Amino acid sequence: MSKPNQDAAVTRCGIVLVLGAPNAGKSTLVNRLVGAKVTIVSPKVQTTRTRVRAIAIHGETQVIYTDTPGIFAPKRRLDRAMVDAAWGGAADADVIAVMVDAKRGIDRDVERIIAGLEMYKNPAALVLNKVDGLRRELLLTLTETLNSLSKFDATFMVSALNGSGVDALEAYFKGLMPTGPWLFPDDEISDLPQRLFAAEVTREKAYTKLHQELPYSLSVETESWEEFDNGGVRIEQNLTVARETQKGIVLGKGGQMIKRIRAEAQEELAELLERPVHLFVRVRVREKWADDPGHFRDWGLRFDA
Ligand SMILES: Nc1nc2c(ncn2[C@@H]2O[C@H](COP(=O)(O)OP(=O)(O)OP(=O)(O)O)[C@@H](O)[C@H]2O)c(=O)[nH]1
Ligand SMILES: [Mg+2]
Repeated sequence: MSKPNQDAAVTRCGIVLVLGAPNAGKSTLVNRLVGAKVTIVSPKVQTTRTRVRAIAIHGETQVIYTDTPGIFAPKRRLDRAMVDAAWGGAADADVIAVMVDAKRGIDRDVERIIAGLEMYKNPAALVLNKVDGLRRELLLTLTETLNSLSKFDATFMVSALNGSGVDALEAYFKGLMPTGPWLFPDDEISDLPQRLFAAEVTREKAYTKLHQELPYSLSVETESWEEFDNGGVRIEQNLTVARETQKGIVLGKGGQMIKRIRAEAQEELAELLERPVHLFVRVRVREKWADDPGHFRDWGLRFDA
């Protein structure tokens, strides 16, 4: 591993905190900005459960993008911890990027974020996402309304999905990074431990395949990680749900559903880790998993948020 560039006279480094309502496209944007898959994405809301730092390097500048869980009105303990984690990064950020799904427009979640932003003095940029396929007049009206609700330092219109507008956004972030030493080694792209990332990939596949509320009732943990001389890795995971009925849905008829989830996760992990992967996923029921302090600790979340 190469050492971080410590020549603080020439290097720059800073933090971009990406905030937004659930499903705004934050993780899609962060993956695009670092040019790799570091954080999971799904069509469902509340996919990201903890802060994930993703690292990009442009010349002498290291930009740390912090992906966060969507901000919404929390009901359960896990919801509260997720929203707490999102705002928790705000004080240290060199710039806060507020992402708004332009297709969805302004709703209670967006209003809540704008109200929360009042507490911080950091520069803030408005990032209107999902502008693909939207009429320009509509975008201009939305920009005007949002800028009347909060004082943004800049506004960008992007499609995190197809990349349009992302270069300008990247240049803007880069320009705001203060001089100073890099915080991460130059070959690191994320602060998420591999075991946790591997569990996240399985959770993403489950989220994408399962319908309705079920995704919010499940969690995935990597139980063991065994590396072999030939470069392969054997990964054992637990997929935990809260009820027997949910277990039935995750297993599917004749075990078909969990088979597909496992196969997709294994294939993607092999590709991302660039090595043969043997993945084993056991489905189990733990009624109170969402009240287990151990889970929160593993994810870097506060239990009593
Ligand atoms: N059409 C369109 N869809 C997008 C765009 N960006 C993201 N999406 C889709 O929006 C959905 C949510 O994307 P995510 O990146 O998971 O959103 P998120 O803000 O991280 O969501 P949470 O983690 O749940 O808060 C996915 O289905 C993405 O493919 C975009 O620019 N255009
Ligand atoms: Mg996300």
